[in-house]
Amino acid sequence: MTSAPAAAPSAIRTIALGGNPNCGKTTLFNALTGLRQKVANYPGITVDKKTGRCTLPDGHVINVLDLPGTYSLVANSPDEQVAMEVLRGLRPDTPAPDVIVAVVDASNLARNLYLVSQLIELRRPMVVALNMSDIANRRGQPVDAVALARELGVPVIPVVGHRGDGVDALKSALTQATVPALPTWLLPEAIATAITTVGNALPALPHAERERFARRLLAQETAADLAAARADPAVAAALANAAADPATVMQADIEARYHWIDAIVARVVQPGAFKPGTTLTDRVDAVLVHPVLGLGVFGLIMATLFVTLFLVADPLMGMCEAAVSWLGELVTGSMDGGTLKSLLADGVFAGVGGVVVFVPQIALLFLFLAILEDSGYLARAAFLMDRLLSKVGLHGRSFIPMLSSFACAIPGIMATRTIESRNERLATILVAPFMSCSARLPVYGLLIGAFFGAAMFAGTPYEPYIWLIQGGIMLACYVLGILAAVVTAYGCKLFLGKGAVTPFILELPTYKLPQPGEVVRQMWSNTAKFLTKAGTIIFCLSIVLWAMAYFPRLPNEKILEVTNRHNTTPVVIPADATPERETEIRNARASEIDSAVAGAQLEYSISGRIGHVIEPVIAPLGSDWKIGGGLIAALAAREVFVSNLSVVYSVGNVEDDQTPLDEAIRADTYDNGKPVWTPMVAVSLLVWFVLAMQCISTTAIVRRETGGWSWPLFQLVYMNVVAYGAALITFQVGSRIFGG
Ligand SMILES: Nc1nc2c(ncn2[C@@H]2O[C@H](COP(=O)(O)OP(=O)(O)OP(=O)(O)O)[C@@H](O)[C@H]2O)c(=O)[nH]1
Ligand SMILES: [Mg+2]
Repeated sequence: MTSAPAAAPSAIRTIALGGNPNCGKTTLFNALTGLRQKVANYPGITVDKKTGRCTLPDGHVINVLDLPGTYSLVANSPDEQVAMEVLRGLRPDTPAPDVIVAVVDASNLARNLYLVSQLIELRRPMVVALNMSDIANRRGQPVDAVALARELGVPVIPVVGHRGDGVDALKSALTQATVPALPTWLLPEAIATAITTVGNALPALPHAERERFARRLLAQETAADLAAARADPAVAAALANAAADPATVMQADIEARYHWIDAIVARVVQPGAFKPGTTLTDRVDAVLVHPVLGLGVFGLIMATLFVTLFLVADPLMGMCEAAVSWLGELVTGSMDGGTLKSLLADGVFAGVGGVVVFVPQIALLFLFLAILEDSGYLARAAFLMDRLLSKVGLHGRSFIPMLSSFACAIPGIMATRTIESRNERLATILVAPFMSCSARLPVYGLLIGAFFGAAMFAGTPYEPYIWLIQGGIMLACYVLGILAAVVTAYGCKLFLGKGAVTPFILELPTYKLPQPGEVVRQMWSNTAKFLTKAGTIIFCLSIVLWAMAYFPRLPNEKILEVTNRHNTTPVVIPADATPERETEIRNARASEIDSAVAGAQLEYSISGRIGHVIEPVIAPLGSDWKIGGGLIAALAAREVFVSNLSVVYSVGNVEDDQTPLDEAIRADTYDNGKPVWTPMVAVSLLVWFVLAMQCISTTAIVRRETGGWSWPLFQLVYMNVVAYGAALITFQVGSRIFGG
């Protein structure tokens, strides 16, 4: 086969990695650029193009584009659209790649070559990266790279992406990239004639291109590069004249390509000892994708996750708490009271520390997700969920966006780009924030820990099962979010209509032992995001919240007034009291006055005033003005609720020692001595936090992905109304049944 000359090294500025979903493009991208883009054993992880830089052996620096995976250059979903447009050079924001690196999964050669058959037609210099060659070899079906290079007329480099094997050879091969020879497709005569007819109406194109353009026009492809031709009346007339059914043309085209592929595969793959159906993956899948057993295993995995969150994270969180308070003491311990000390101790350390202590839980959640993702299990879970999801108007492809939303709704909403149907995509975007994201975890952790933990069950027969109860309530929070999503999605199906039904075709990837490096990296990068947020946004907000709880200061006459109010009766010292007992009694009165003054100060502050303004709205939820202030603050970001309570209770706490927040809220009482917080208040707050939309960044992303303000605003109002209603019912009904 003849091929065009190699590209001159200096001519290469940009290369693009194109290939099927999950064939290892991002793994190679990371190996080439040293970047750390997300990799997982699930098709459809990359949903946008990413750029990095790579130095070639000759010192030349080039741009590398990672692309979403696609099975064909006829794009259906928004992410495939990006890949298709970049590879075809149709995007104004991205230069057409000088070299296409076709990443091919050697263990799935035939299917991967289908895309290659289309990439060949782009007439650009190309190199094939034969990835996953380790799996192909292990299966006893090695691909002969030299033979494949001969067949395609381009360099073919065997690589093992995650180990970095062959990456240097791939870099060197870039300068040898060649424009592959065009195969001749074997098409039925009627279609070949139609192609010639339409091709003749395209005299402006070089001869070699006409046939390809004609075929795509006949198949009614919608890509932008065809627009001009389609608008041409002569072409339109030829298309009408040819009278070929687009589906038939497409079918013939696919068959012709597979004919070509089968011939190549026969020449480059030695039929080895491999027998389909006997791999470990298949045997494991017999259980994991079983309609009944599979769901059972799925439930078990999820339950284990939540129980572990408490069982394992609890001691670690205790250590975090001790570390934060040690550090706080170290910094502020030697300071005399006053504004600066309060700012540091009650603002910064309480506010940021209150959130940071939840890092172990968050890290564990991400560790679990990373292992599930990298092993390939999630693709099975998606497959299991498809039937359930399609009943409510979602799609099997909605599963991963929804699952990603357990970490954060933002990547979850981005991941909806893999969904072809607009209505299904919109429904998924609308319900994704109902999934409990990691920002809710500190709130859940605080409330569940404070009201369903040792303090409540110590000494009861339930004591040995505390972790089970806590895990169960946590799981219930997640399930409530899922139920809300399901009901909402069903509503969308009724109102938006089902739209075009697109089948869920998901390739189940081979199970892989999760790469420890990758898993740790992913856990760390997500935890680091949380920590960064704590160190920046939460830090700043904590200072603002502190100032709002600290200022304005209570005037002296008010302090006097409060003191007097609590000093109306003389301190009674029994005649027989020892001197120690007498001091004790006098101190008790002094501390009663102190906390009354601190309470009055808090009510006098900006935060207290705002809290009182909204009190009528939240009182029916069982919440007082301090909680109300937290709810307002949490509209910016959910975990700020915890920071705000930490700040408010630290400012309002006269004791110098740092009482843990959970103890402080349990001890808080109204003037009449009734506790402010009860388990029912906690449950009602949990319901609110599960269902409410309190995240500015998510709203911004929904605006971007839906292209307007109407959907994000609808979502904001809808979720908060639902959340308020549900929290109200929970508290009103719950407190009647179980008491306050
Ligand atoms: N055994 C083996 N696994 C690999 C190899 N290359 C990548 N992987 C694994 O394959 C999985 C998919 O890799 P990704 O790089 O995310 O694939 P992708 O092509 O970017 O996928 P999408 O972005 O979803 O299209 C990950 O679990 C990788 O660790 C390889 O050469 N051999
Ligand atoms: Mg990728």
